[in-house]
Amino acid sequence: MAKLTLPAQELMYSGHSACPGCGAALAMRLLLKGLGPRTVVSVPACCWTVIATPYPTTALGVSMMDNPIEATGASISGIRAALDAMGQKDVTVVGFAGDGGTADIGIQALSGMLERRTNAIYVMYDNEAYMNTGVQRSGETPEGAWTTTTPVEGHERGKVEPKKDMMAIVLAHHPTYAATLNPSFPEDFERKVEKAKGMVGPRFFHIFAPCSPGWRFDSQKTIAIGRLATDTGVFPLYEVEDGRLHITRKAGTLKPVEEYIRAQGRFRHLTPQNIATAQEQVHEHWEKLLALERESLLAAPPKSAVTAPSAPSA
Ligand SMILES: Cc1ncc(C[n+]2csc(CCOP(=O)(O)OP(=O)(O)O)c2C)c(N)n1
Ligand code: SF4
Ligand SMILES: [Mg+2]
Repeated sequence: MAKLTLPAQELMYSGHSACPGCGAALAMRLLLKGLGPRTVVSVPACCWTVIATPYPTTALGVSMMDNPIEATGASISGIRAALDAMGQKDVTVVGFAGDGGTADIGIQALSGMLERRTNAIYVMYDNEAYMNTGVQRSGETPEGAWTTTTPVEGHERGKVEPKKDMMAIVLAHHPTYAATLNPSFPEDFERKVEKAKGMVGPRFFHIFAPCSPGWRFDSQKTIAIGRLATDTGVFPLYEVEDGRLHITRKAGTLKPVEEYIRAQGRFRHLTPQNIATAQEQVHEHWEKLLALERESLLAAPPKSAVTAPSAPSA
């Protein structure tokens, strides 16, 4: 078994108020290990504002700004501009937002930040629902999942719409770097963080963040659920740079999606037919990623017309 080689420094401390086994807490811990103390984190309303700052304490060893749920993209653009004006270009600026605050309520500010090419890292930690307010469905909740607003009673069978493809939306903005990360694979996670830290421009992380109370599994199983998500193909690990996609974990044959589904109470009501459909969808997405990787099908960032040699002079 390979030896773990994670940075020893800890910038997230004990005494925080996350639930036991919180995938989002682990995501922040691993992220800050890789980014180091010269980091500023901007967090909107979400579980993480509660995890980090039970007044009057803080669980973070870096500066943190608390911003409105819709504003993370704008917030990190402003922090970046202020730090640059003060000559502090070596500070890494991070937006750390939930799936609701990213894919739904904050998507306009995220798009603006990517389009302005803000030199910062935007993280969407994805626990697939609005957890802090009581497990309401978000655009990132997967099809079929129980939430308090997609109940399973009478003729209602959980969420009927598919999960929003945030990586595709982000990639349409041609970021400097975009990657999917999973705390259950800490070395792959850390390699991507360290790689992104050394880059300039807009960078995006989609981090898988299992949530024991919201997904209804035993809190000791967080790492196992995360491993199943990637090894079944439900949450593939990949990165995109200069329009080139690279899958960073290919562990032979994918496991059956049923193993991932049956491990969580939020999918308890799904029928064998529902599971067969989910398997087909996962297979289709995996094949698409393989084709994107093999044939370099993603568009490279467009060349600037303004700086092109053929541009007419004014
Ligand atoms: C404009 C606005 N609408 C609603 C809320 C209430 N609110 C606070 S936290 C939260 C949940 C956010 O969900 P997500 O971004 O997925 O983060 P999680 O709680 O799952 O960590 C909501 C809806 C708010 N603070 N501001
Ligand atoms: S509700 Fe879920 S995401 Fe929020 S602190 Fe608890 S485990 Fe973490
Ligand atoms: Mg959420």
